[in-house]
Amino acid sequence: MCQKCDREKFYITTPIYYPSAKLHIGHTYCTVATDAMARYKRLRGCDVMFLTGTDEHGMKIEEKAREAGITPQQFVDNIVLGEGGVKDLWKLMNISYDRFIRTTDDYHVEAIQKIFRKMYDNGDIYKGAYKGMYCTPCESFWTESQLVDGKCPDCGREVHEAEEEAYFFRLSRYADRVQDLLENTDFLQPRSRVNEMVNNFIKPGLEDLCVSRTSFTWGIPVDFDPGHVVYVWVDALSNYITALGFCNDRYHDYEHYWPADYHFVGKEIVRFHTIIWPAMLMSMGEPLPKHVFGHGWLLLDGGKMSKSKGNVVDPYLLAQRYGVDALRFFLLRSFPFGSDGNFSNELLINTINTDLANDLGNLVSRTCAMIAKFFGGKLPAEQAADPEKDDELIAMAGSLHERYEAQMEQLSFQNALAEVFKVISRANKYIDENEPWKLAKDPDQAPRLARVMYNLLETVRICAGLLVPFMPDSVAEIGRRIGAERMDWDSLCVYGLLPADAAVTGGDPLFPRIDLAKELDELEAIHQAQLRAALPEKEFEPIAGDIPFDVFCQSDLRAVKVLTCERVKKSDKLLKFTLDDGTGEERQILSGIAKYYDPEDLVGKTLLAIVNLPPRKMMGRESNGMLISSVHKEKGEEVINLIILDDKIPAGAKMC
Ligand code: ME8
Repeated sequence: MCQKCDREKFYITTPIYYPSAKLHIGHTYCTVATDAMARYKRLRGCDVMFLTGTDEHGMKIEEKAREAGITPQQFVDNIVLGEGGVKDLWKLMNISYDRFIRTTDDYHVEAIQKIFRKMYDNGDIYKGAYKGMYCTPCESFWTESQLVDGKCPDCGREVHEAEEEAYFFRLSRYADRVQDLLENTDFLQPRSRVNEMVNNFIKPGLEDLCVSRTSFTWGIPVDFDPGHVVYVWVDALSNYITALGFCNDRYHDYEHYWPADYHFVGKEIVRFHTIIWPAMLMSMGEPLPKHVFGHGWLLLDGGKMSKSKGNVVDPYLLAQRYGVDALRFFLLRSFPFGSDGNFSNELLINTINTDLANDLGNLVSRTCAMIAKFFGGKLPAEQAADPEKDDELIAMAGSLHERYEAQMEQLSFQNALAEVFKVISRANKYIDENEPWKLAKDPDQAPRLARVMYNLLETVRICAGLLVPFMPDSVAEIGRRIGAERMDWDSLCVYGLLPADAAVTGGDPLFPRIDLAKELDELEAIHQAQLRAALPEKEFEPIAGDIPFDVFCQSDLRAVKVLTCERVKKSDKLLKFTLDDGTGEERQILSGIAKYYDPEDLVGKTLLAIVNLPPRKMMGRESNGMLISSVHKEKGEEVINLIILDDKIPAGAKMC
């Protein structure tokens, strides 16, 4: 609780992202969840600090910049600040972060040097030599026992033996305290992740952690030992406190917001956040974050999305086609936050159609359209309740905030949304039960009709208000259409705050229905086009190994003139040629190039053929030889060109 303003404080963070490539929908998942939580806490009146940012140092970035022929700083600037970069993506996704940290920011660099020295002065950092199995992409050393099938346990890639002079952090010293923290508090959530940490990492013996590198330079130098740069995880994890002003003067709210209420992180980096990070804080004598939540992955075809595997989904494309709110909603509605979820276009479209177009969108548009039609857009104040018909809906909508809150406080976004949609479905059923179109036919029923409409509007107000953390823009639009002046938390806990004579305005469908089959085809076509675009412009077969000269000389290559050329019936591939080969007898050759040429264009041309091959049957016709063509690939497609000779070369001339 803040002493000054009496508001509860809430500090929440996302991981800071590696700007080594453009982000994909999997990265978006955690940030959208964090945003939903931050917005929910703001709705509850809390003093929220929502931090995100980018983790910009390390060997991987140094290598990528080298490949691109630019400096590492230019490289990260492009991905963080450039068009379609990290900041752009968060703007697109309507991410309401309060602060954005870049680990290349001066104040962070200065703070990391102080943090490193602090732990050194406390006797927790010492110099040694590190020998171990190193995974370059993950920038992690592993012990033999941690490897899985000899490969990196995080990413499954090759590791290699490496040794370098390095500083070490006495992680081993904190093993018992960290184990106690994991086992006996609710620090790590979901609880199911505790065993993995304790059994796989702590019980086998927590080894001291190598916290400096000399093998690359793109990092924060250890100020008292130049040549060493600080290991990226020490640099990265500390962002959560340097961004508040710890060990620097850029910000001044460390005392105010720390410890964090939640670090949201993907499951593969739970280890760093629940073992290394608390141990670092213990070493510095600083308070520990209250909770770390390890969420699951969005999977595509059963595997984690990743740029290196090429199976990523582009959030720009999806947001542009379906709207940002629909995409945000889908991510949190479809998968339990703690578990992995299988992403598919079909699931995305079905979720939009079912929940947003059919249930929510339909409820809002039907209600507004009926009020426009029956009452010219404004409800009469004279209304007649019918408790038997109304009470169930009113009770459900009036108490929704309790069930929703219980789920949100447990970070069960999916269940919180399910609660809201139960009420939305109930409201749609209420329309069918009350048959407003029948009431409208009897002028004596106008007060009853008005009350039915009011109940619908009020239910929409409450449901939409609770959806604000998930779909902020759509909710603002719904509020405007139903004339809701209040959608703050207190107002959402009370049924009946909308004035009786509420007025509505119409509008286009909030969530247009999507034709599933057509849309899937279009997405597939876009996907294929993207795959093609990613292919090299032109590809040529590698040059084959040597053959004896006399073997080559055995091929009889002759100039031939095309007398006739026609397509072979029932074949899309074959053209049938009659050729003058200089012998005075016509030669027939079949060639699989129908896709590339119109037969009439070839008549009269001088081509090149091997004429001493044994006859071959193709589609029941005999082919005596082979026309020579070139072959290469363009954007992955095979391209064939016949070798067309100069017309002055006579038919029958031998090539040598
Ligand atoms: O790990 N589904 O950065 P990062 C769900 N810099 N989450 C996914 C995902 C997917 N398919 N793919 C990635 C780092 N993520 C470090 C963090 S924090 C001090 C340093 C999540 O860009 C991943 O689990 O590789 C992680 O939480 C986040 O994206 C950033 O990943």
